[in-house]
Amino acid sequence: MANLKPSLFLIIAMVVSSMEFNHSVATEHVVGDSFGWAVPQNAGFYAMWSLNHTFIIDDTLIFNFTDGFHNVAEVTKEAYDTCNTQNLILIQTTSPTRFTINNVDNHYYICTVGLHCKSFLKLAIRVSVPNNSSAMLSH
Ligand SMILES: *[C@@H]1O[C@H](CO)[C@@H](O)[C@H](O)[C@H]1NC(C)=O
Ligand SMILES: *[C@@H]1O[C@H](CO)[C@@H](O)[C@H](O)[C@H]1NC(C)=O
Ligand SMILES: *[C@@H]1O[C@H](CO)[C@@H](O)[C@H](O)[C@H]1NC(C)=O
Ligand SMILES: *[C@@H]1O[C@H](CO)[C@@H](O)[C@H](O)[C@H]1NC(C)=O
Ligand SMILES: *[C@@H]1O[C@H](CO)[C@@H](O)[C@H](O)[C@H]1NC(C)=O
Ligand SMILES: [Cu+2]
Repeated sequence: MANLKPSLFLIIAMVVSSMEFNHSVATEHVVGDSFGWAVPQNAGFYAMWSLNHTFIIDDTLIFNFTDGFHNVAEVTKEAYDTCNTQNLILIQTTSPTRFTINNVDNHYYICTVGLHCKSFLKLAIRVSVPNNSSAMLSH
């Protein structure tokens, strides 16, 4: 009996917190949805995809592409804007690859193969910050 109370309290606490803070559960976003990560037909495709989604801290981006044809590099805003492939933060060459959003900064990704970045195989992510302390507590 003595051991029951703390564990019961823990279970209740877990249930309550999962109910109350359910809205902030981390989401996995497949970049480009079923199109995946490839040179898009429309210049605005990845900009539109980004606007169509809400990204919060702890969410994961999944890049799905054909190995050898594309890659994913996280880059600075300047490298994203100019498609500079010389100054990469991190590069992944094997699909599918995952990037977890671990800070509230904007994040920028490009493909460094050929002219793919200049052909709009590039993605900018704006991270949403919860408005109030109730949402903040869940982290
Ligand atoms: C919690 O999130 C899941 C998945 O998004 C959803 O199916 C479920 O209805 C949510 N529960 C509550 C209590 O909001
Ligand atoms: C964005 O959302 C609009 C409206 O739901 C949809 O028509 C469009 O295909 C979406 N585009 C992308 C790139 O996700
Ligand atoms: C990645 O793309 C392949 C081929 O289009 C598809 O079969 C697979 O389901 C995709 N994976 C994800 C996580 O979307
Ligand atoms: C924060 O509040 C504004 C205005 O009420 C709302 O438009 C926005 O979607 C909220 N952001 C989040 C992440 O809930
Ligand atoms: C605080 O965040 C919760 C969950 O996102 C939302 O339901 C509520 O309306 C927000 N309150 C204020 C004052 O923004
Ligand atoms: Cu590419």
